[in-house]
Amino acid sequence: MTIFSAILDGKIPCHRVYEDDHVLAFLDVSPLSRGHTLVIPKERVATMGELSDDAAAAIGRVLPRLCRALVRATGCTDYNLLQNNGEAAHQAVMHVHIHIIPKYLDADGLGLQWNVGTLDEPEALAGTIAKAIE
Ligand code: DGP
Repeated sequence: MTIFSAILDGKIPCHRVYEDDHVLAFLDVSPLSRGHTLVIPKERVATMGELSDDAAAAIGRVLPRLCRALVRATGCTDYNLLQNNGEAAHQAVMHVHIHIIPKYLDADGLGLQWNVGTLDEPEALAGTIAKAIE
């Protein structure tokens, strides 16, 4: 049971911006910038890898529309999509969710530290990952 299950069950309120049979989107209670929105599947799983194809498709279908709406509604031109999986990856609520975070010119929004490395044996790695796809 997560706080997002409680929201889905109507036990705690949210500021809803979109809902259909499979998806709910609402304002993040601790926004990184104005308009910071969370998009969640109604399917109750913790991480992206656990999500069914149907639930994933429902999210994918609506995401571009939500992004366009946020741009139109907030006047931001840029935005980040962020999706954390697991505690080490900064996931706090164990119900899969996608953040849409408007980025404004005054720099409100997601801050990133992007520590780039170099590709190590990329052919073997790509092959191993490709073989692991179900
Ligand atoms: P993450 O670290 O990716 O698991 O982000 C969880 C987000 O959920 C965080 O930005 C704050 C937001 N959040 C947590 N509890 C609530 C809540 O009760 N209502 C709303 N609207 N957002 C919440």
